[in-house]
Amino acid sequence: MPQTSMRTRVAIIGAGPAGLLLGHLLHRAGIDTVILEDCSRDHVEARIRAGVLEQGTVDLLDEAGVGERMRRQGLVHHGIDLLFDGRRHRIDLSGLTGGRAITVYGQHEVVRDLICARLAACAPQYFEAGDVRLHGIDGQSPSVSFTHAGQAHVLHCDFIAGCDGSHGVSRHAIPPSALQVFERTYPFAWLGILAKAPPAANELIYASHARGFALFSMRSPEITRLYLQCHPDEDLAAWPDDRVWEELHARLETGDGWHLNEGLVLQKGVTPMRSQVTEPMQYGRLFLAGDAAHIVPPTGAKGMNLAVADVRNLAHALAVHYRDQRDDLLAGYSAACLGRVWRAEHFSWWMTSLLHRFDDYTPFMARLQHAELEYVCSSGAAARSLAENYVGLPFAPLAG
Ligand code: RFL
Ligand code: PHB
Repeated sequence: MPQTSMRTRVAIIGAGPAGLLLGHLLHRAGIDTVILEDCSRDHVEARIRAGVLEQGTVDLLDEAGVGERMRRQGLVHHGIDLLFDGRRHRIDLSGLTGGRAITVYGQHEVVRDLICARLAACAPQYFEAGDVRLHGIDGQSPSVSFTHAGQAHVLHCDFIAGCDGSHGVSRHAIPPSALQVFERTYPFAWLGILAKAPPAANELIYASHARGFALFSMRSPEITRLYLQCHPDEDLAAWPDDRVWEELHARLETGDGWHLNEGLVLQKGVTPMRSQVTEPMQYGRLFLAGDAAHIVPPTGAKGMNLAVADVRNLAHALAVHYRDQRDDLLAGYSAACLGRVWRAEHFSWWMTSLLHRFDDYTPFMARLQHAELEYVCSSGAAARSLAENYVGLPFAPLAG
């Protein structure tokens, strides 16, 4: 097949939050990019994933000029509830963090806003790009080959940003001997539903229950988002809607008169639970960002927020490279990200350990877990630690 050849400064693989935000920040810095995405635009705009934006993420999207709809439609929450022993305990996020808050706004809405901004800027993005391959990442002239609409292309570039998530190709372009991978797989998963039902509470509820963890969340005043701890290899066919609702009622309701609102189930899926970090987040001219470099279990609501934090560092390092011909920030990119990554890894592991049912726990471990829940809900110091991690630690100042 004949190939067309094109050139850009930064080739971005993946149009998730990491890739799209990087493209947007670089566009604002006057640096041209091409985004290659293997799925269709409809698919990435409809993919239901994260829902909780940290204060820093909200501020960054705002400053970057893509926060208008988020400000209008996002739901600002000042607290969350932890539910155990049949009682709800409110963690006053804002009161414990000097007024910081979270915003509930779907990841797919962020993705839509960023795609719109990219279209308005007439910046190139190829959806349904096939057979994406990285070449020459350890030399001075990397490139990416791909197919699109039956045509083969080669994209020459200065740098490649691997923003292609946990199942992407970028990370696998790095020789395994150059990487260290740290990981943990949990013995459970989440069964998530999206329901056309008004949320019955104003804030999220994280429930620790003898039948397993459950989470009450939302997307809008009309849409409720709910999760149940389940087996990692759960067969969705065994979970008709009635069974899902029955289990949600059992785990989330306490007999105090509060009831979940039921509604049409719009979407149902199983999410595995994994922690993983790849170090370093760079090899030659390839830089990894977001889920391509690290995964957290969703209990801490950190995945998308970490992707945003990575991209903030990467966009700045690339801007300094082109503006001042300085490479020290690019060389320090991985180290600049990994401190925050490991903090979020710890918090996500801790929240997961605090709230889930572990079938292999001895009675001793179960008592320890219960003692920790009691502590978080009775000690101001412990609650503050949860709150500052949940709303997100402030970003480190950008160097140079
Ligand atoms: P993404 O979003 O996976 O985007 C990667 C993109 O790359 C594309 N791709 C390729 N493109 C070209 N060539 C290839 N070979 C490619 N291979 C893959 C993919 O199609 C995709 O479009 O990664 P990114 O941008 O790093 O963003 C990370 C977030 O998506 C992820 O961390 C969050 O969704 C995690 N997460 C949560 N994060 C939060 O911050 N707050 C939350 O409340 C939260 N809740 C969640 C979550 C993730 C969940 N699931 C489904 C995993 C709840 C759930 C249930
Ligand atoms: C969500 O609304 O999808 C959500 C909220 C909080 C989490 C994870 C997911 O910890």
